[in-house]
Amino acid sequence: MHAWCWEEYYFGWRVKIPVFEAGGVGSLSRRLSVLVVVFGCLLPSLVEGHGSTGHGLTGQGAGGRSSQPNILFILTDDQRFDATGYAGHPIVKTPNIDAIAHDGVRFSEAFVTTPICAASRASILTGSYERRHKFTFGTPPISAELCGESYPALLKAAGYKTGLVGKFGVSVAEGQAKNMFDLLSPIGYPFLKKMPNGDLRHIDQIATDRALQFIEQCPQNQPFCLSVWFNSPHAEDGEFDRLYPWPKTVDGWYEDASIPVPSLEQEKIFQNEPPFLQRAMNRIRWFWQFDTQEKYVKNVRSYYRMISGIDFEIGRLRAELKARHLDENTVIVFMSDNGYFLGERGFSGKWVHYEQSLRVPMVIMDPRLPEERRGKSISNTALNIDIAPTVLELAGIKTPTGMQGKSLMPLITARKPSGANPAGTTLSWRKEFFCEHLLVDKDIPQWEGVRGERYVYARYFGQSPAYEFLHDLKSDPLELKNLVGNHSYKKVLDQMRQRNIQLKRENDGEYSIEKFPLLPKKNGQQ
Ligand SMILES: [Ca+2]
Repeated sequence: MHAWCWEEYYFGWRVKIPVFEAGGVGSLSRRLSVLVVVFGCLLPSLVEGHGSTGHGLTGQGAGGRSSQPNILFILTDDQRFDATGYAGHPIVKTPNIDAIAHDGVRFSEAFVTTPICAASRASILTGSYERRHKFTFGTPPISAELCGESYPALLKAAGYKTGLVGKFGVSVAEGQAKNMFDLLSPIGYPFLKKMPNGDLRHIDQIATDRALQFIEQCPQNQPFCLSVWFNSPHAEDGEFDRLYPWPKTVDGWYEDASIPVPSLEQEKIFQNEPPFLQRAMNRIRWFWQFDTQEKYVKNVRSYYRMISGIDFEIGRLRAELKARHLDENTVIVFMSDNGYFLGERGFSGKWVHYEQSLRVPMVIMDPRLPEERRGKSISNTALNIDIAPTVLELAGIKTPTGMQGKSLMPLITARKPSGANPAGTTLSWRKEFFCEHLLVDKDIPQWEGVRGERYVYARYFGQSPAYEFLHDLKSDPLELKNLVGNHSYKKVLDQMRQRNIQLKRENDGEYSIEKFPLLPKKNGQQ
């Protein structure tokens, strides 16, 4: 099996500062480092613990610019759509995420357009499909042009103090990071780092520590946009004894929870998958994580613990905002970069077109919203490419014309957008969306497709011949039946094929390796 180490991709301009020694149960003997890249005057203030008197007393941006709220964007890694308390999960507890949902709005139908860390994060940054930003594992960095259109770059240019801590997960064209961030502090695996005093500290806790420092050090007269991109609950791949390391804040959680194991039906479902999916990464990872009952229960409990560990850190962030009187002018955005299979279909991971892979949790809390708009669940389809336009609108910045997502603010505020229908009472909003996976990898097949309200179409164009799926969510919400070849659905199939072609045409056209260049292969890398 090839080395699966792409999560460690960073970029050429970094400054590498070894900080911690390896630690943690079952960790490899590799040497660890934390990458801290800081621009402008923030480095001395953070490192030396002095600087401005900090944010704090007014709760507003520069000179009382309350029209520009602070923005705290919390991204989790591989958190599936239903793994929150507010979504009704029977086991995992997320009181702080639930409180954000209670105070804001939740998007019950939120999806990513490409279900993998790297491409989804590039989509989040640039508001663009993978086909436009052309970034995933194994590709050159995100172009300077698109970096310039990313939400951090545009907010920074508009006067925001911008920061990102945690898992960045993308590389950007040389020289662009400084245009995007005042502080970029990526933190890589392992999850447990040995601190100078010998204690082990979880990287989500370390990310929060840095986030709190950032908030503390932001000038009082400047709004901030801080992206806290947690590494959890992504598995620490290769650490088979402890794939999901959790912080000690949640030690013992769910130890007595009954974890329903996947039924034998999952194996029958797996046998119905086409051969190229039966041998794909979803199955390889299933053997890593879920192929025995003992492994399944242990790993699912640990996955849930990691989510509750993030939730604890979110509580720290909110408490800090409140203590500094920033809570009433700080918008909080929460989502995950892709979904996750926990054994369904005999799979683990993401990457494919099925719902568990594409669907994510998403919450937006704008404290300036009137009471009657809070605590709502919005069922319009929201996408990862909508985040950048939403953040730009919050900051009062015009969305670049090439950006493909749409601001979610009309849904959140229930105001009439420019696309309102003639009656002016119903919001015009997408009923379907284009989705894709363009990574070149021998274990992850390429595909493109359309997910509509009722029908899901996917075309695995890397297969020869191309292999298609058609699902009817109304009669088959679990997507267990492939209706391609079912004569009754021939018309629907033709329509979905046409929509796929049309949406593809609207979104940068046909895929080709010429339009989507790869980096030269390294030894052992596919
Ligand atoms: Ca991910």
